[in-house]
Amino acid sequence: MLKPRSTATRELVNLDGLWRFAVDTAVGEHPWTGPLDTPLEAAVPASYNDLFTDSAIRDHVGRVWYQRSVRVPRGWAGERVLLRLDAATHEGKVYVDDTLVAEHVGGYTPFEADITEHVAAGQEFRLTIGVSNELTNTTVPPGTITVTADGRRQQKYHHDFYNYAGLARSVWLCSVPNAHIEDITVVTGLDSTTGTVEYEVATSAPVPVRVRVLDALGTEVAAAEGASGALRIDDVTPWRPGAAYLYDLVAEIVDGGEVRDTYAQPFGVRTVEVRGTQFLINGEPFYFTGFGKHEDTPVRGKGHDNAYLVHDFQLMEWAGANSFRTTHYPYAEEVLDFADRHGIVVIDETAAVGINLAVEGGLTGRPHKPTYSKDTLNDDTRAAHAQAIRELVARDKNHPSVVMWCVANEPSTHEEGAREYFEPLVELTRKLDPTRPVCSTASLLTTHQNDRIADLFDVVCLNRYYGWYIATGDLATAEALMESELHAWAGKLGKPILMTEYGADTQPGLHSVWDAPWSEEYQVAYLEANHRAFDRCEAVVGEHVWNFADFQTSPGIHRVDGNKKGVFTRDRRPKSAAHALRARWSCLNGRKPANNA
Ligand code: BDP
Repeated sequence: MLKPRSTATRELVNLDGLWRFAVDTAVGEHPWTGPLDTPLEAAVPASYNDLFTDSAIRDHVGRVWYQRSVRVPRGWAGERVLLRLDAATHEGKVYVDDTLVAEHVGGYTPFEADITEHVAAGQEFRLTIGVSNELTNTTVPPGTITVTADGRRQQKYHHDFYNYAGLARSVWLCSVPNAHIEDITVVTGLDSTTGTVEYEVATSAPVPVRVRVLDALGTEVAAAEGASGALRIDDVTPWRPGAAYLYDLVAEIVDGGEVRDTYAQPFGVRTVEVRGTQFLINGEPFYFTGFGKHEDTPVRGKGHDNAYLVHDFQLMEWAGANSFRTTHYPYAEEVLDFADRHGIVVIDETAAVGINLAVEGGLTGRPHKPTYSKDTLNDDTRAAHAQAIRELVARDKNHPSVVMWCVANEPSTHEEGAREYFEPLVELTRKLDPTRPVCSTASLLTTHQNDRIADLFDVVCLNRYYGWYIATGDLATAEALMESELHAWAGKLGKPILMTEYGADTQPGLHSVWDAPWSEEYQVAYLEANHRAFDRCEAVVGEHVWNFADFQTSPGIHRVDGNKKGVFTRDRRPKSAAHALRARWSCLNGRKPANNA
């Protein structure tokens, strides 16, 4: 699905702003059939949870309603009119006046509806969107809903970050011509100094298509006729980490000598490959430095915000980070566009966090039901997971910044059924995109002895908390455990190892001369101990600290106002660890640190 863009043949109206808002217990049975009777207004884009002071809204389990009126521009007569939601978390139903025009499950990928037949140019319509925050055993991420003795519904889930919901990304009204471009796929390669570009343009009707490649200055460097084909760019400027370069593939529908539709798809020419224990970008070994993150800020929750986008990238660059993982769901498309333009490498993750009934709120180990069974996570869960993969790849396939797909975070890998669950999903991912490596991250419960699925993936991705959840306060033991586990995995699979999570909760301003967990000094020492272990293992190809910033979590006794493993606070102030990482990472430039053991 193409990102909405204004072009010579397409127009856009952004519908962000204040919408009427109500939870479904406060309005009638069919609230879309008339104006929402509510005193509340909610900001779009923003999660609704932290906007209001009423805990009944914050804790509501079920549907909420957003409504506004929209005028179709009068110049759109004869055009097709699309409504596009960048996301509705976790499920959305869209009504134009009294008519249901779209339904979508999955909270972090876009969907659209062609509403041409329901609206008229120059006229207003009532747009109502119902959004549900419910997580069940057949959603990704999964969850369960329980009912208390006094009848209140409660949502439980297997991840620690707070279940923010609502319209956290933009909503658009778009015009497209009748015969229009529906999708573009670009796959690039490097043949010495020449860039190869395979392209495919999908159209709504069988119409003649031509494409042109423009360089960053807008000069045409290649062209072809036809909806699919291959192009060559001589003296190509590749897209490199830290040195982004983007071309545009301009696709046009040309009929009777007239351009009926045009769309410019940015792309970068680069290759990605896993060879032996190396991760290669453009044929050169790449060492990842960076973070697992969250879309999480005060008041907005998971609401996309361009100020935080710019600032977060500034802080990552300042710290010497060259990459991040979109933990634990696909991020707003603006984030990936920004990464494309600024040469930051991305591991793109689905919303499949918590495919693991042994994990509750990020903590592990209690007795639990089997993860994979008819009554727990089952074929329907896997179907939802497959759909999440399809939608992620469809949305993000053209981003040069995206170098690997992460199909799940910390699934259960040792239980019966794990392989049966994951094998088809990995096959599907590879079929959808044969060009990018595929991974899944392994929790502490996955060991090199009990794991049943790591061989399906290209890179061994480890989330490890030696010195925090294990060997708390004992960094010598932590370092030894970390190192011996790394060598065990390297010996078993001979694949690159990426440290996709390691971190320690830290209360900003707490200081100690001892190895005192929660102090800023401990977070620094924790990272240093882990780094020494990583540097002694040849197969380690990178390190992503958990987490970039402190973030909000579900209520519980293990977190005080959120997860405090941030290297920055929730309002983006550096803890001591940020300076320590900057000292280590700034001089690496994508190269593996020396083993100074
Ligand atoms: C890991 C999870 C991550 C949690 C983290 C933690 O992948 O989402 O936030 O633990 O406990 O297991 O801090």
